[in-house]
Amino acid sequence: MTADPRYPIGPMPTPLTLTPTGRVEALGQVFALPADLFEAVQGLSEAQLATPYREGGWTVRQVVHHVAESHMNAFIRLKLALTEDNPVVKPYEEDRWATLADHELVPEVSLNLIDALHSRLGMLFASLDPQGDDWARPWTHPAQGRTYSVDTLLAMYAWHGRHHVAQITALRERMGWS
Ligand code: NI
Repeated sequence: MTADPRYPIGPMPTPLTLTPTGRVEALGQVFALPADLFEAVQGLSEAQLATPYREGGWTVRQVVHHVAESHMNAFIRLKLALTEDNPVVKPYEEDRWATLADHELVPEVSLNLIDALHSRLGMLFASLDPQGDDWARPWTHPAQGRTYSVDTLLAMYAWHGRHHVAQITALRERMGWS
């Protein structure tokens, strides 16, 4: 745990490789995210949804829409990694994405999207042979100049979902909204 409100569950862990047990745990987190995120925002008012989760940070609503966008990219990256030889994925400007008009939509739109998306994302990960080579399939992030594996992709996004849920639940606690 850390006092930095940006990282309520701590920074993304390194190295991002999973043991077989860790993989099962991460997969469970992928399947749990839609319900966890729904619960994190449940009952919040318009004003509460428009509150930044930290000073100068995204609003609760933007955090929810960001998770949908980030995990749509994760889904595409996974499909690319499973079907191409070390594909170079497309980075995107997440802070600019968060300023576009669709971030004003009610969070339910993205909660539903994430629910459907994680059914597919989780099913795809779950379909991979635990002892198979697919977990080592590489993909490259050009902005970071690094090559990762499918295993790392699961670790990254299992963490990423929990990271943003915790930003919202930590805000609720600080504000006494629960
Ligand atoms: Ni994020």
